[in-house]
Amino acid sequence: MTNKIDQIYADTTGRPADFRFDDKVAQVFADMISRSVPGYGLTLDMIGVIAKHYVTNNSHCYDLGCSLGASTLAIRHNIEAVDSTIIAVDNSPAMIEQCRANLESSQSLTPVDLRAEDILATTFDNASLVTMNFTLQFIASEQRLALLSRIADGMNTGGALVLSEKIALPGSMEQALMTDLHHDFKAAMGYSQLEIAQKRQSIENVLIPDTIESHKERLHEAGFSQVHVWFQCFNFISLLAIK
Ligand code: GEK
Repeated sequence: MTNKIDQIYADTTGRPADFRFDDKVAQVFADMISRSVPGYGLTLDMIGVIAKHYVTNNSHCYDLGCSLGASTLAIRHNIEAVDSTIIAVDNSPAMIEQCRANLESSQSLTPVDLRAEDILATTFDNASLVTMNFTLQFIASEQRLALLSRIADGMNTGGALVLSEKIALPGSMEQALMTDLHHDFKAAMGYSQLEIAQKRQSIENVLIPDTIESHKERLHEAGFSQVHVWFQCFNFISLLAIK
């Protein structure tokens, strides 16, 4: 995977434009996400563990918002089931192009069907595993329940959804504390205060976080029988929801 250093917000050219998953972002994305999301590497490792546990023979796995294919590869390298297929979906052409190259350089018997499409248009069937590793947060709030309901409908009983998200905290003090700690994490990862402030402005209308409670309620309403928080670091979580 290419791993150029993310310096997108390093200059001081006024208010930054709204964040987009364009070619400039795709080129630095591996560096950007690992220095911006505390625990991102752990989510990939555990997606591998969860894939090994939940993927069944002759079933489908969906990686929604696959970006450069990091979660897809974690699934692909850990599946023990036979005759399963991974369907990896992203609507950013720049991400898909680099993802295709990353998949081509990985050896595996498990085929990947890489689709350049909006996940709102994806149809789901025979799924034993679905991952949305930091993707639902970019879907319009009013479309989240319908999407999760369609995912649940297309899953086999006992199948697993891994849903990782940046979250909102219910109280303003808690929200301020976790936001500060997240920004301290980014500073510790080498981002300047200017880069942190510019990225925050650029992403605020694009990434809409929900609270843990609203995620849990919505997942139950969508048709999942169990919902567990398996990971939290500051204002980032990952949930395991079982159909
Ligand atoms: C990883 N899961 O490395 N349809 C398809 N793709 C979308 C849509 C949509 N409607 N909206 C956003 N995306 C990855 C990281 S990044 C997370 C996921 C982040 C895509 C978008 O193009 C981007 O590639 C991805 O979702 C979100 O494990 O940047 O924080």
